[in-house]
Amino acid sequence: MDLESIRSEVKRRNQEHLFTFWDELNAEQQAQLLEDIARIDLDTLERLIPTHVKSSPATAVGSVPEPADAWPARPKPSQETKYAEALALGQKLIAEGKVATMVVAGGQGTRLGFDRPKGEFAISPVMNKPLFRLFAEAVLATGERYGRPTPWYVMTGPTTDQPTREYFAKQDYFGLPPEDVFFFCQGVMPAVDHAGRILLDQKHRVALSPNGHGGCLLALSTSGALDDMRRRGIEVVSYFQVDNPLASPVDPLFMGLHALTEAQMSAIAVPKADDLERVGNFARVDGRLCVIEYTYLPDELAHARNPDGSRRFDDGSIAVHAFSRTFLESLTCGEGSIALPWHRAVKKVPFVDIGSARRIVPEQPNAVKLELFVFDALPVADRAMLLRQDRGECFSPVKNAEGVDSPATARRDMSRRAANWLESCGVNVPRASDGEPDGVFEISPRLALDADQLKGRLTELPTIRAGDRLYLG
Ligand code: UD2
Repeated sequence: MDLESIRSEVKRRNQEHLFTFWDELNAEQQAQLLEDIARIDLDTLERLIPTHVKSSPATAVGSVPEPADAWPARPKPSQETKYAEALALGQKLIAEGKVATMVVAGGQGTRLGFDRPKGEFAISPVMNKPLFRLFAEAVLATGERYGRPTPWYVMTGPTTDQPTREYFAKQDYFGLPPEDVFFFCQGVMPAVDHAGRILLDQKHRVALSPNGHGGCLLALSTSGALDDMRRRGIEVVSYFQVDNPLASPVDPLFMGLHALTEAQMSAIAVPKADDLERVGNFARVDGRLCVIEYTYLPDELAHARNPDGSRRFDDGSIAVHAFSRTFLESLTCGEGSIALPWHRAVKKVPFVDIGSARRIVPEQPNAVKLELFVFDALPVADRAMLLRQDRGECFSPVKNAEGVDSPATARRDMSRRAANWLESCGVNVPRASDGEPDGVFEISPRLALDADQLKGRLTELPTIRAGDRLYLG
């Protein structure tokens, strides 16, 4: 589109203030402003302004939610055959190259106070390996274990895209074949004020932010990643988030149960740490599996108890999913739009004040940001599967600089899991009086992806003294 058409399009949407400083900008800045504007889905924004900006969409959970049904972490005797069958099927699908893995790493990591892509954050307890390295080693080890490389789709965001690509290149893709790593960048939405006006971050820059991890569903289609998956014969896509170092990029049992139950989308749940933990809550609403985000779960449901005193809604989401490729295709239908709900968040967003031409860093929330959540695809699926897993095996997110869900708790949990695996192999792990492992332990994904594999790999059992720092790689 030429400049005049863009200007009149923007004017038609009552956003002409974006051009207030046009005449002050140099050619490069003008080009940058036009590029930012071109990235905005003005139709969607215009549709959302009355419902999500000038007012709030209903967040009340429609019908009365019921706790979700789930496959247990450990099969009941009557389920043992089914689990064995699922594991074998998952392994077969991986070995046949029909499984891909995808990580979402487009978020800005603001809470962690780290200004590089979060995947570069050094997290492992002994070797200080960054998150991306840990996952890359797991993907590599999966390929070695099943004799076929698993393609890895890495979703970046506007600020993490370039640095992430450079980082992988600098690290030689951690030993992965570069042609099996596919980067794709998620879309953006502009921050708007309460009147629905798009904010300028600078005179030549729109205040754009990533459109939520649900943006991956759209970006998979627009980037050509879905086409690439089809070409490779991928049938199942394993999804995880970059902020959970215990996440398994490809879990054969999970993949197998997803396929065996003919689910279109699946998820993993763990017991919640407390009633108000900041995780999504699995529930069944109108007969469909869904996630009720912690911010939307009414307090009386968060605190509700079963007759035996256990928590009624105890299935917390660790944001690990499996998708059938055909389901992903049906979600976008290649049309560049997606029928999932948008969520609003009111945030402090620095902006250029149009009247005074000054950049203002607000002290109070002043803007609405709009995001898509990936788990909103669950109730769209006619067949959805939920698997419960042990929390210590698969979930310890790095969200905050300190306290809960911080690097310190993630390192502790990685070390705890390694200690448990070692003990399951017959290694004597010294423990302190509170039961915590006395020492720091790390097992490389290249050595073992789970306790079972470790059993086969430990040719001799290491001797561990209290306080040891042990790395097995
Ligand atoms: C998310 C879930 C929560 C629970 C928890 C598990 C939401 C809204 N809530 O909490 O239900 O499952 O995770 O840890 O999802 N990301 C992108 N692009 C974006 C936004 C996020 O790639 O536009 C990535 C981000 O890099 C990170 C992940 O998504 O890996 C989680 O994002 P978050 O930290 O915003 O989610 P959080 O902590 O609210």
